[in-house]
This record gives sequence, structure tokens and C-alpha cells, in this order.
Amino acid sequence: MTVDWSISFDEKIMPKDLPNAATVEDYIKFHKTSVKGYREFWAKLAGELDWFRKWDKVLDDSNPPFYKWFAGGELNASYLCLDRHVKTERKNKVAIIWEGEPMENGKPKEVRKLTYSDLYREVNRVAYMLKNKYGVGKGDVVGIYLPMIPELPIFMLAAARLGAMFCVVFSGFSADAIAERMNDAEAKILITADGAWRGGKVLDLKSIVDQALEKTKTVKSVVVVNRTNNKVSMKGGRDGTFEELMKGIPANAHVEPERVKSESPLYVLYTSGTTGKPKGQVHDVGGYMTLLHATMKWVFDIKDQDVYWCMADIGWVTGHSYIVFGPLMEGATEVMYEGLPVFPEQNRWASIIERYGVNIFYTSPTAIRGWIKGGEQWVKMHDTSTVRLMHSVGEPINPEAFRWLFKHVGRETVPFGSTWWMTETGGIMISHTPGLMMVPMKAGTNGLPIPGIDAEVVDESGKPQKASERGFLVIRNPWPGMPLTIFKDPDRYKEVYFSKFPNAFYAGDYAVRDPDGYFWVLGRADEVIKVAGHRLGTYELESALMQHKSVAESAVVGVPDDIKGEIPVAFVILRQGFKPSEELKAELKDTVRKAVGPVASLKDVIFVSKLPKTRSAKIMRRVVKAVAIGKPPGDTTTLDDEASVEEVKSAYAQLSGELEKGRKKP
Ligand code: 6R9
Repeated sequence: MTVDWSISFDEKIMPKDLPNAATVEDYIKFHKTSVKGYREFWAKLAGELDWFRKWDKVLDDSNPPFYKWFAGGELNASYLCLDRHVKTERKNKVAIIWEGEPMENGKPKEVRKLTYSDLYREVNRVAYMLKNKYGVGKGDVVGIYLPMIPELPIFMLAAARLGAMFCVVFSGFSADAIAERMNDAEAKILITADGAWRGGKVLDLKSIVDQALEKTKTVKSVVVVNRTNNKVSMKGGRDGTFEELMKGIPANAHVEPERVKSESPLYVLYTSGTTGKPKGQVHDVGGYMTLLHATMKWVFDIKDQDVYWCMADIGWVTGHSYIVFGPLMEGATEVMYEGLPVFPEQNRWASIIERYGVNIFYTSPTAIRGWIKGGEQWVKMHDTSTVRLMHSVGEPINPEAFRWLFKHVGRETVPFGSTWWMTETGGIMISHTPGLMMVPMKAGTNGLPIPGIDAEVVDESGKPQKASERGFLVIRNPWPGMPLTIFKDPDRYKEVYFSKFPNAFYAGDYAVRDPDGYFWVLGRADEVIKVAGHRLGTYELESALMQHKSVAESAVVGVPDDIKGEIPVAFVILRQGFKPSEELKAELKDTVRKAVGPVASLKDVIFVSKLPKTRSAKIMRRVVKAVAIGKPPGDTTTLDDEASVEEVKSAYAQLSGELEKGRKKP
């Protein structure tokens, strides 16, 4: 847990001229009713989607914690995002405005605008190709390793149209990470690109894929989208270029959207947890789409004339839910961009807001902190006054970051919140809801649970925690959008999320509820760290270190970082025969980057001869972390430690002594 800023529970900031302004009391009253009758409540929202067949049962809870929402119902996510719009006046409305990274005279060289008809046509053509050339259909998994180009949502929607699952791997992950995910998901085909633009450089995605496929068994075919005209090697019988494959496909190719069961899987997305390999979170169709529909309305207040921009990468859950399925289902016009928000200049992001007249802006604390550092002159260069609503996601938002964006883009008048949710929850769980009822804002808070969501902060024994006291965040009732399971590992699903507290989903976060009932999520209570909002498991980083011949044992902890929120530092015990050196440090950093990907850059490697452990041989991470940030381990009666006060103290003294020694003679 790295949050170390002062927050004020008493603050109340009200956005100006908001028709949905509400008091906390009113909201809580409404919320209580929604939770009490949560089945009927969600059923009403599900009824606003287009179903091929209506459900038999709102919630099949015969086998908890494996819930089936809208059991017996049939629908298709691609139909919801496309077919139902092209039947209406929305058909010529722009769905996606995409801009590439390369710039000329401060303007993007390439901008693509796809209307709903364009998107419909492309998705149908791609689905036709996948079906007829590769036999993709129900029961298959399509792997996708693509940069932020329109083909990424197109392939996701095409797979969904065929009733196949897809599995997207973030393009900042390594060959090993791709191989691990493709093997677990048993993907039969992998979609990639020749390259990706990022910060002025071309990332060679295809050669990363080639390396990954040396370690995969199930992937038999690769489709390569041309993005950067990068020279790539193509393997005969396995690889095909997207352009070639699409050549003969008629412009009006049509593929009937498969009627899939509400409770069937839409996708699997891997995410880091406390221990072990990344877990494949499987999301359903009916529940997931219902939650996205609800949150697009309540949280984003999406209206037909809006231009919406979520800055996330589609490789993470935020992009799945709030770039692909949520906004497209609502028929929104959205912005999608390739590259970085601060390249080639600090003002890229603000220029995007101005260029397309963005009204609804979904961003992250890491991005905001970077802009603060860059200076407010960059945002002042642009007219961002079109923005009427903002939210942040990915990590706790520090009050400074909140105030800065609220002032410089929000004109201290627009609703601005910090939406708490996770890969597992499928969509937003705790948030301000300006599209429904807007309660006052407080810099740094997440607000209140959205209607229908029964979130709570509990103590170690599972009892509701007192106001203003730190505890664990749990969700009590099942909700639409929750995972079906961990892919191929239902036992682990039960164990990780439903064993710590009876009848509640354990989120793995620390949180506080203030006296008004607002939630303040403080950070992870487990061994997950959030680096620039990207979720990484310390276990994965430690396993990566173990790949180096010099490493006997290691402990990775997250330490606070001004921009990225947290950043990993490794404590390493070397094997006999190896000596600490700057070269070895660099090699170890490189090993981790190669094994996990550029998202995983160690800030530092600290060589030690011993790591503090509890009697049950668990590394005392809190102690390691305290040493790493040069602070005493603090409160020794916290919830998470098995060690005694004495043990913690002596472990701390020993480890800091080692660190001192190490500093003196590197
Ligand atoms: C959507 C997403 C989930 C973890 C979660 C928590 C942290 C996300 C937050 C937040 C405080 C917010 N988190 N949003 N913490 N305030 N608004 O980020 O999913 O990558 O699975 O990460 O991120 O710690 O448990 P995911």
C-alpha cells in the first residue's frame, strides 16, 4: 500500500449546473432499494438490450459462486454494438475516430473515421474471413496481440460475432507472456501486426510473436496486419498477411451473428494476482453487457451528440469495457489513439481533446501526474472547454492530481470522479454517477457503490469496519459482469475470491469508508502492484528474476513513485560464486524486461544476503517494503502480517543494516 497523502473527508465540491445533483442521503436511499431488489433492478436494465431470446431466469444461483445471469437468454455482443445501430439513423454516425502516432506540423499524418456502417462492414468481412479461412467458431479462442489500431476492436467484435472467445494480450507484454497466455487459453489463431508506433519508435511485434510461438502448441495460424511497413519474416503455412487474406472477401459479406447464451463466455483476459501465474478472467455476454450499458448511462451520462474518449489501452480491461463494448453498444462517437499522450510533445492529449471536441474524458492518475510535471502551459495551448464530464481509473487518485485536472480541464465546474473496479468486476463498481444522481465530490474519493452493487469495508473477521477505519473491500451480492470463473480453474476462482470472507467477493484492496459513506480505496492488500495503472504481480517479476543464473531468491515490492504511483524494486540474494555489481544489476533489470515485457521495468535491484521471513517461511513484504522506502515498518498490528512485533522489528533492523552495508561497498 503506497497511498500516503492527506485527504479530507469533509470536503464537498459540487459541479455546476447539473440537473442530477443529489444529496448523499437521497442517493443512499435509492441505492438501498436497488440492492434490496437487485435481481429485478438488473433485469430491468438487461431488458433495455436487444435479446434474440429472453432469459428464463434473472439469476441462476444454484451453484455459488458460479452464477449465471439471465440464464437461458440469447444475444450477441457484436449485434448489440453494430447491427442494432445500422438499422437506425446512427448508421452514418462516426463510431471511431482514430489517429495514428506519426505527426507532421503538429497534426497526425493518419486519421481514420469509421462510421457504424463502416465498422459493421469491416467486422462482417473479418468474421467471414476467420470463419471461412480458419474455421473459427463457437468453442474457439482467437488470440490478439495488436497495437491501438482499429483492427483491434474489429477482430474482437468479429470473434464475438462468431460466438468464439478472444484473448487480447497487451502489446507491452513479452514473448514469454504471450506464450503463457496462448497456451493456457489454447488459442488456435493469433492476430498481430508487423509493428506498432510508440514514442517515435517502431516496436517489432511480429518478431516477438515469432519467439512466443516457439513455445506454444495450439496456435497454428497467424494473421499479420500491416501497420508500419516493417520488414517481417513470414512463416509458410502458418502466417498470412491481413491484406492478402481480405482480398477476395466481398464488401457486402455478411455473417449472421451467432445466437449465444447469456452465460456463455465472451472473452478471457489474464490478470495478475497474489500468487502463481496470471489468472484468466472469463466474462460472460449477458451480464457483462448489462453492466456496461448501466455504467455508460450512469457514470458517463453518454448522449448521442457526445464525443467520448477513454485513454486506456484495449489490452487492459478498461479498454475492453470502455473503448470497445460499452461505448459501441451505446452508439457513441469515440476517439481512439495510437502512441503516447505526451509524444511527440507534452500537449498531444490536450490537442486530441481540441481536435475532436471531446466531451467525456476517461483518464488515469499516472497520466495526470505526468501532465502536472510537464507544466500547465501545455494544456493552456488548447481549447479543452468541450469537456463536460471526466473520470479517472486504475489507481487511487491523489488530491493534487484531482485538483489539477479539475481546474485545468474541468474549469472547476464539471463532474469528475475516480471509478473503482477491476478486471474481475467487468465494469465500474464504485463511482460518482452524474448520469443518474450526482452527489458532491471530494478530492481523492471513489464515491459510492453504483446502484445494485453491495460493496462494503470489513475487518479481518468479515464484520463491517467502523467509519474512517481501514479494512478490506468486499462485494456482497452477485452482480452482472462478474467473472464466470478463472479459465479452466474453477477451484482457484473460489479460493482466491470467495474463501477469505463467507458470502462475499474479496477484491484484494484496502479501503476506508468515511462518515458520509464515501469509499476511499487505498491500494492493494496483497502482492499486486500497480505500475502506471498497469497491474503486475510481484510473483511474476520474481519468477522472471529466477530465470537469471545468478539469482537464488528474490522479493519484489512496489515503492511509491511521483508519476507512476508505484514502481517495483527487487531485493535479490545471489547464488554462490556471484558478486554484486552494477553490470549484474543492469542484466537483472534486462532479464525482467525481456521476460515480462517493457511494462515491467525494475527501478532498482538491491543485493542482500538474507530476506526476512515469518515462521511459516512467508517473506515479510511489509518489512522489505519499509526498508525499500526508508521508513519504519509502522503499525505492527496491521491486518496482514503473521509475524510477531519482535520478529518484524529484528527483521527490519537486519535488512536495513544489510542495505547500509551494500551502499557502502557496491
Ligand atoms: C480497472 C482496473 C484493479 C486494481 C484494483 C485497485 C486499482 C483501479 C482504482 C483503483 C483506487 C481507483 N484501482 N481503479 N484504486 N481507485 N479508481 O484498473 O483493473 O487492472 O484489474 O486493476 O486497480 O487496486 O484492485 P485492474
